Amino acid sequence: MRVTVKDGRAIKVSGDPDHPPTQGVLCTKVSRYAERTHHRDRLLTPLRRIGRKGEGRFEAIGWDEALRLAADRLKPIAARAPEAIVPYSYAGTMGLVQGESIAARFFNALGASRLDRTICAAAGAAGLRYTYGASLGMHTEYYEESELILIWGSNPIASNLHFWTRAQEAKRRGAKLIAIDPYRSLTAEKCHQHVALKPGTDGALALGMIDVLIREGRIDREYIGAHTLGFDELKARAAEYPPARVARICGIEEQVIVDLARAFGSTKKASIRLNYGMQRVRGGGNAVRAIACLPSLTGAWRERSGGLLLSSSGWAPVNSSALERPDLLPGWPSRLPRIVNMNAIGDALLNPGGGAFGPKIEAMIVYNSNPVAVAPDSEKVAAGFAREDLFTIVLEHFQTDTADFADLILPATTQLEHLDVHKSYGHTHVMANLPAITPVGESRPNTEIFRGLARAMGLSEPALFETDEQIASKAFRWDDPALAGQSWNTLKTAGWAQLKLADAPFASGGFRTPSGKCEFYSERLKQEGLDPLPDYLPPYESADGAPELAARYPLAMISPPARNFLNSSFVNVESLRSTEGEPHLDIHPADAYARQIADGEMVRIFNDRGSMQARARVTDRAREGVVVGLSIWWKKLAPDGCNANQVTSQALTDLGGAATFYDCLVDVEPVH
Ligand SMILES: Nc1nc2c(c(=O)[nH]1)N[C@H]1C(S)=C(S)[C@@H](COP(=O)(O)OP(=O)(O)OC[C@H]3O[C@@H](n4cnc5c(=O)[nH]c(N)nc54)[C@H](O)[C@@H]3O)O[C@H]1N2
Ligand SMILES: Nc1nc2c(c(=O)[nH]1)N[C@H]1C(S)=C(S)[C@@H](COP(=O)(O)OP(=O)(O)OC[C@H]3O[C@@H](n4cnc5c(=O)[nH]c(N)nc54)[C@H](O)[C@@H]3O)O[C@H]1N2
Ligand SMILES: [Mo]
Repeated sequence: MRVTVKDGRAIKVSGDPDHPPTQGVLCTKVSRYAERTHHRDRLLTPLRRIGRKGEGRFEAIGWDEALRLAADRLKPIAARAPEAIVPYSYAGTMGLVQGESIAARFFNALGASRLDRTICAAAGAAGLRYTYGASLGMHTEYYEESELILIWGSNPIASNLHFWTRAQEAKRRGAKLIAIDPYRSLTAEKCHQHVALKPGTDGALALGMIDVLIREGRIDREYIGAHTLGFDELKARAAEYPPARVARICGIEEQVIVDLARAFGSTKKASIRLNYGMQRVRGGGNAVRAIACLPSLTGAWRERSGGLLLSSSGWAPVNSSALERPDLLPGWPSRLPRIVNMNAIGDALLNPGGGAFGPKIEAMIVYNSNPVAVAPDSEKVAAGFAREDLFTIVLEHFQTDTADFADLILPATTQLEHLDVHKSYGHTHVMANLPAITPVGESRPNTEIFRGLARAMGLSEPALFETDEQIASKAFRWDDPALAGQSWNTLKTAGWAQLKLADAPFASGGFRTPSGKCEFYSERLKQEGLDPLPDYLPPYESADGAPELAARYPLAMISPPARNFLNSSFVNVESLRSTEGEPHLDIHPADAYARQIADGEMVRIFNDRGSMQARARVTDRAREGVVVGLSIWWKKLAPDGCNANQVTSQALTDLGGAATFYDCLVDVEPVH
């Protein structure tokens, strides 16, 4: 990203035309980053709560007082029951320095609870880990040479523009694009074909395709023999999913499954852009495993334009132990503090403590995240943060829904103001992020805030006081072959570096599993007492998974990203929010008719967990039985102070303990 600065202010951000994966283009929301940075609502000083929790009334205080206040509250807890202190962070910035470096070291040194950071990608990451050995996949650039692209559980026009550019190029060169998505997204409508399956049934679809591919012999026996493990077992499992059965499960035509398999088996230049949309359901991990088997069965990996990409983050040799210093944990490595799953933060905050849970949570330190808006089962999350006996610190740019519940808000810098280092999960470059302007107001980088907290608490471990430059210089294992010839200094000068990787990563095997093969059958899963083969698990909340619930709440709700927001970031940027308009619910005409809902009418979406309002758009973009509420709104900027997470559940996925945002039954009624 290039930043134009005038009189100390960022006036424009633009893409770097020399950067191969992005080619000078920024996505809709990030192109507004200057507007966001200098927004009139930026937090400029530390703030202390003077109102009730959640009310949002604060007064400005100085940094010294803020840090002293924090230390006074945290020190006795740290001395008595350090696990009662819980960090909460995720994707605000995904930088390695302003993410888990000093912050992680601070919590490790205290012996605070650890956080299982599972809100986004954990099911898919586990699926890939058991199958390929890590989050590895194709280079995004080579999709443009593919002859067939399955865009599976992904809406790249909104969420992955740089891939979409390549897919468009492939289309111009004659490739066929097929979207697999319950919703006719902006992307699905621009593909040659759209397979609108029921949410959470992707595992069945993949097993059905595997069954057809094997029965019709459209597989690469040589590749399978040399580079995969467990073919016979997979064949037997897939035989349980003949197209007729899969058609019933997925709610699609039998012939569609057969044709999809035939198309995928007809060329080695067949690729899959899988994304996280399809793994936010009970069986998400298994579904990723089943889909990940496809290119290994057909030998598509032999071509650089064949294979699959869900995440490329595993290619970057991040030195996480140097960044996070787990060795600072008291009891390392044998006795570690408890780990709290971030998706169940509502229940955790309301837990009275004791038993297997351990100590009651007494302090939360939130940075890079807005849990009151983004975490599932939001009424419980808000009720937890509203506890008068909870001490909450929020490091933020803005007074978000979560910051409203803070005792202390600490103003943080944005990416234009601080130093950082990034890897990517959508391409195979690493990047340096240099400050373009000085911090706005009295804001400080996360690292500087945690250094200050450590000092105020009287901690003396030197690792807590390293500078951002020192941290950046150890963010990667520079001796890894992928970074040959690179150092922090070369990265800083050039801005970015391409990882040195093979063009076709698994053309001759080389998976990072224990066997070195693509593991259709996983011995590790078996040892963990889990199914060693991929299978289809019906969503928790579906007619198959919970018939009684489905009778009461017959509509499946999904809440994927809106184009103009980044999770809950940018929702307060007027130019972007006004483009989104207001919270909408897309509902199929048949479902709307049955409920006497007219297009443009306000509706209430509800289940046993809560309810929210949105304006109905009666449209066949949503398949029958599915309602779609593009997300994630700030609650306080929505008409009724609620967003989609009012109805989502804290249940976890089959693998990885991830969130099940799209495994969610509701009903809808007009608001009169
Ligand atoms: N504009 C924008 N870009 C973003 C984000 C954002 O919030 N806004 N978020 C970023 C982040 S953190 C992430 S993790 C990624 C998110 O990336 P994804 O989670 O992949 O989100 P989308 O690209 O919207 O794709 C999700 C698609 O999956 C569909 N879907 C929902 N359920 C199912 C299902 O059961 N099966 C199938 N096959 N499809 C399903 C949805 O209808 C939607 O069209 O995007 C990143 N990019
Ligand atoms: N219903 C529903 N819920 C979802 C999803 C969905 O599709 N549907 N998607 C899920 C996914 S994929 C994800 S990744 C999560 C994301 O959830 P979060 O990780 O909470 O992401 P954001 O909502 O963008 O909130 C990040 C906050 O960090 C702040 N921030 C940004 N940079 C910095 C910084 O440098 N320092 C500090 N201190 N703060 C900073 C921003 O101002 C913002 O308020 O949401 C999940 N929630
Ligand atoms: Mo995410």
